[in-house]
Amino acid sequence: MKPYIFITRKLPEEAIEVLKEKYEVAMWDKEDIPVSKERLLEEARRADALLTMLSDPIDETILNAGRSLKVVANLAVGYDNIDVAAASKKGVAVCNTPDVLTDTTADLTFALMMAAARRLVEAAELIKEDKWKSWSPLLLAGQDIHHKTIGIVGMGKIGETVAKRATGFDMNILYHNRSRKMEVEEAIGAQYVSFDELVAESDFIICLTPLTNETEGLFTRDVFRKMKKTAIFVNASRGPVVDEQALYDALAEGDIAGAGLDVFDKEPISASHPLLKLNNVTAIPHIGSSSVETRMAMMELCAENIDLVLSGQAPKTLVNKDWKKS
Ligand code: 8YV
Repeated sequence: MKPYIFITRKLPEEAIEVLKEKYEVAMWDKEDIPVSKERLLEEARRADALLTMLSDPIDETILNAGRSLKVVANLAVGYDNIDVAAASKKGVAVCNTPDVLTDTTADLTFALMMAAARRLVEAAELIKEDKWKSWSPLLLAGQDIHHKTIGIVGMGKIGETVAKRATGFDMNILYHNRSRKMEVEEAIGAQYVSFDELVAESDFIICLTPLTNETEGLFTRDVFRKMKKTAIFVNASRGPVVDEQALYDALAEGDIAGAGLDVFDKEPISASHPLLKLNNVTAIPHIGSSSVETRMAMMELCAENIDLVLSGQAPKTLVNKDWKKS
């Protein structure tokens, strides 16, 4: 019997062709509805591998149900949807998709910052709604980006690549990270500062830190109050790193000037979400890595990792470093 792989969201056939040649592959077939927990549990019971993504939590129950489960490949660099400790306990390899999405996610983060600063979404809507009645000197006047200070919270690979983009705009670059990155300081001229200093000094605060127990709720009302009133906050990591109510209050009451948000506390959000009622919010639906080329590369990397583990080899991008091949 061929090993069985279950894919929790609909992917293009060409992305999984290599798996279909060697394995029995089944895929959730609804575009807009995530797989139910019951179905996932049922699939996990017989699967040798799961290819999953952030819409589908792979918790301890799912992992424990997997009697022959060997690998969970996540279509993302972040893996907060997976109980990695439980996977390790069960000897299940957890894989993610770093590197292949770095440039694309940095591009989007930078674009989101620029869109929020120059009010691009508001501007596009104004025309579409037929509200452009005449030229006026301060029509949708935004904020300059060049020569301003960008503060990057979380100097991983994406942070570093955003910082590189910022050099092209002659920005002053501050960063805060668990550890100093001397190579980034030397190569890009980024300056390491404390979290408090970054918050107080930056014109653009860019959140790129992964969601962990330490970073959950990192951006509180108190933190927003310490930012410049002209500051723009950009979140391209995970929603729960921010206290969303605090962000709303900060934006509504003028603690900060605006926000660019690719991620939210509970996704997807609907049009009735309070943040969407604010003109100074530029919101997009978690599309950081969503270019055709990069999403294909992410899918291929997931497929490759699954194939490696099921062939008794180590995957290319392993999350749980304590995993041992059996
Ligand atoms: C993914 C992301 O698009 O990689 C991540 O961690 O947030 C995005 O690149 C998203 O997680 C889809 O699974």
